[in-house]
Amino acid sequence: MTGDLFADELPLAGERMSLGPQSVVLRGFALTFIDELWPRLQQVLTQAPFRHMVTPGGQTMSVPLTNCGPLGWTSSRAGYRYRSDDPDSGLPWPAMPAVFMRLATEAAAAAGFAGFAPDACLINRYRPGSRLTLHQDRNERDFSQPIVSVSLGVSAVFLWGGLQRAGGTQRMALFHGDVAVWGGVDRMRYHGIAPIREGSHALTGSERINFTFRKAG
Ligand code: MD3
Ligand code: FE
Repeated sequence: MTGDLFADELPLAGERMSLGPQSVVLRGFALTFIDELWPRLQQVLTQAPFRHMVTPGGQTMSVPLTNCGPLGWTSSRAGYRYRSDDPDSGLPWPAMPAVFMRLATEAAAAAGFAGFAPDACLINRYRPGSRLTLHQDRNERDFSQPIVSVSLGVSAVFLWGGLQRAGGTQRMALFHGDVAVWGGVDRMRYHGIAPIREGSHALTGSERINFTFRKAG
């Protein structure tokens, strides 16, 4: 049984939901990858566990994160930056598993961004009450590259705004297996995740895991 908030409105795998001129949600695109992806994620987490980082303003982030691939997104009192080593261990971030890379490039191609070659995979873990306030992703070098995001586990309400913080947001539910791709004119849109509701998913329990693939360097 699923206690998932949106269990009564599960979308059809294969549906494409347009968020903007150059952004799309590919419903269920990750589902056929998950049997292979899940054990690879556990290996990544053994080498680089989730940890709560601190914002430049001194707040502890409610969503713990980790990374794999050549570059990892980090936050500290000194600012946000991509780095090649895990600040907790001093070691390079774990390699990006081949199945992660395949999923990201195939989803990008399906959304019209052929040749996407991410060098960073940020992994966020949400538990009930966790949220991500409205922000832009602007720590990457080349904003012409898209961003691919993969949702696993309990569903979330994605908040989707414009190019300025003011001006309101649209809401869209993101479900287990959904993949979203943002690029071009939509790349700098404000976005966030509303507080996660109590729920349960067969694979993740009460958690939502999100992978965000980027070409950072
Ligand atoms: C829209 N993560 O880590 S992914 C983030 O679900 C982040 O964990 C969220 O936003 C999550 O920075 C949302 C969806 C996403 C990612 C990048 C975007 C949406 C985006 C870039 C531009 C516009
Ligand atoms: Fe973001």
